[in-house]
Amino acid sequence: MDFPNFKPDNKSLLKKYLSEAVFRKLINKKTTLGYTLSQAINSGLVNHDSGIGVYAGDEESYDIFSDLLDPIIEDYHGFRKEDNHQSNLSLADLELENPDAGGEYILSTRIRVGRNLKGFPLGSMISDVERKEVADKVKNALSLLEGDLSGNYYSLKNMSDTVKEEMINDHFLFKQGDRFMEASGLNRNWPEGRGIFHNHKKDFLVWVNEEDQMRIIAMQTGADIKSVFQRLATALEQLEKELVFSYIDRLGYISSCPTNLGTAMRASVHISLPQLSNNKELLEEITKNNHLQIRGVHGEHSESKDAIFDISNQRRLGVTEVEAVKDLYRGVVELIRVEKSLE
Ligand code: ADP
Ligand code: CIR
Repeated sequence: MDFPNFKPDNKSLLKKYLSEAVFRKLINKKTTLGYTLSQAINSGLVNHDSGIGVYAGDEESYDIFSDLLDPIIEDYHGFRKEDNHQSNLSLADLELENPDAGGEYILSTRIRVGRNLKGFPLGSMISDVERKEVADKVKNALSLLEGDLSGNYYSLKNMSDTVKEEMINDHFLFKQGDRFMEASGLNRNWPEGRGIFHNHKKDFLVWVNEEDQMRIIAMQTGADIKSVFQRLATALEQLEKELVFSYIDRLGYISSCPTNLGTAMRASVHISLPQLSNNKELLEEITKNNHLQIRGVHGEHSESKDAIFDISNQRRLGVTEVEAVKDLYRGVVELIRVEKSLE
């Protein structure tokens, strides 16, 4: 493979950090399980509009390809090579109020974490047999959840198109055919081994074998961030009794995409900001200063609609879970203050 020719308008972190020297140093390296640089960067080469452009194939990818991945990680999370990750899911440390007690701006709140199982390759390199093994282990652990968290698993293969569409439109289920994941190998043998678990109220959900082996999600209407966080923390405590997650001291929870390392947590609100939607520069300035990311109302790579934005913490590594949620809280309070001042 030759050094890739990136288009001039390519804004990916892959292009930014894949120098010819790094390329030459890494092109013949492989992880013990056999993941190569060309697999790691294929998504970014195929998709010129990638923001990041790389996926890991296993835990060891973050070590073997560190000359490329460490600068990407530092750029995205502000986490340096010498830093160490710390976890804190203690509700007692999350002192915050409802940022929109009057229910004027925030439609819903969602917090998800990504998890992968220790001892298995990540999704871009896992075999069909191993993927099924992961699904079976996860299904078993989910079947043991207690109280309000208990629910059922629905395999994607057995789901009708109508139900699938409804679940996607309602923001519960992952989208189909993501081209970024496709190019990384994450969609191989779709829909085998993929599915969704949810409780009766659909305020606790788990995606199985999408970009990560598990996306564990708590969500509800309104802005009661603490309740959402508490439900997620309780679920994680119960699941950790049954499952061993892939975690390394320096980088925290291991994920397919380097943007999801550490806490692997994305805490988001759907928020209505009609004034700020007419002043995108100010909206972007406030979100940037508060370490927040803006997505569209149907998630990543979607457009916002009717002045409703998906606002979430950008940093997931080098901050604790409590701090990641506080990033969201502080930013949202500021957004609402400014939105009100413009009314
Ligand atoms: P992820 O959250 O796993 O990074 P996406 O950005 O694709 O992935 O979002 C997944 C789904 O979750 C999308 O349908 C998105 O609209 C929905 N979602 C995200 N945040 C919220 C929220 N606060 N309220 C309701 N739905 C949400
Ligand atoms: C990109 O590079 O734009 C895609 N691979 C998505 C990157 C971030 N997505 C994510 O963490 N889910």
